[in-house]
Amino acid sequence: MSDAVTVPRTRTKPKTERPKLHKVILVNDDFTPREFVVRVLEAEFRLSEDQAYRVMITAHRRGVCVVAVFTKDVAETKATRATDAGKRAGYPLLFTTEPEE
Ligand code: TYC
Repeated sequence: MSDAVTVPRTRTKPKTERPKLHKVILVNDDFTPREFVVRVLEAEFRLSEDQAYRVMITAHRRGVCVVAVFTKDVAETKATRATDAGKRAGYPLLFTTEPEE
């Protein structure tokens, strides 16, 4: 009997799929004050005042703006917290999420 050891000639590398990232989207409305939107973006998404202003003004002009991308859980939690901050102040401010392609 042969002592030959069979060495596999191809390696099967276990593939770990990266979790799909989800966008948090700021939606424009006619009632929430610009300054309030900027403050929420700074507080919840850690944007600088400059970044927050740009995101706010883009949503104001175009209707929506992507704030940032996160894993699904983090995106949903942040969108909910930011929307709730508006609600508590009596504004219809809305953040939604959607998966990245
Ligand atoms: N459009 C609002 C205003 O003129 C400001 C605003 C900007 C509100 C972006 C929501 O996502 C928003 N006061």
